[in-house]
Amino acid sequence: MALERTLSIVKPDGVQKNLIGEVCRRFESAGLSIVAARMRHLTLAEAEGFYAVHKARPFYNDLCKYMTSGPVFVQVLEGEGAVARNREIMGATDPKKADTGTIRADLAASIEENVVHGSDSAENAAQEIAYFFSVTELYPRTR
Ligand code: IDP
Ligand code: MG
Repeated sequence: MALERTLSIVKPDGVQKNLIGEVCRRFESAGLSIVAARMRHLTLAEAEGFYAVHKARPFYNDLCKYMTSGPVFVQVLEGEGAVARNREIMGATDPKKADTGTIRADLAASIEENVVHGSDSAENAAQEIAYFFSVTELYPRTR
């Protein structure tokens, strides 16, 4: 497995419920390193740009509105197979379908308000990281 980076977001519901620390703890316990992090309150244009790939989906407008409903905690995770590992730790999109022990099964309220975002491929991870961070803001330590 290769050393990878991926983008993670604690969504507005997760921040509101004081879950930033719990989410970060799960990543770090699983061997992923946080190499960049910041809080942001996204504008509607920023949320729409970030989720542009979902533009045609029926939930797009609601999703963008929800993502701007409060601050989010954006971070870059680094580790072996970080993209897939993060998705495993997050669990399925719908918390009702997510495996027990995953963030979404344990902590999420609904398919929309599901606490975390995670990049779904190495290509998208690179794009999503660049959407929020410049290379000089990343502090790798696993090398
Ligand atoms: P993912 O976050 O597990 O990668 P995606 O299919 O990429 O799931 O969807 C992006 C986000 O859009 C989800 O995390 C969730 O917040 C929201 N979403 C996805 N499917 C639905 C739906 O059927 N109804 C409402 N919101 C949805
Ligand atoms: Mg996705």
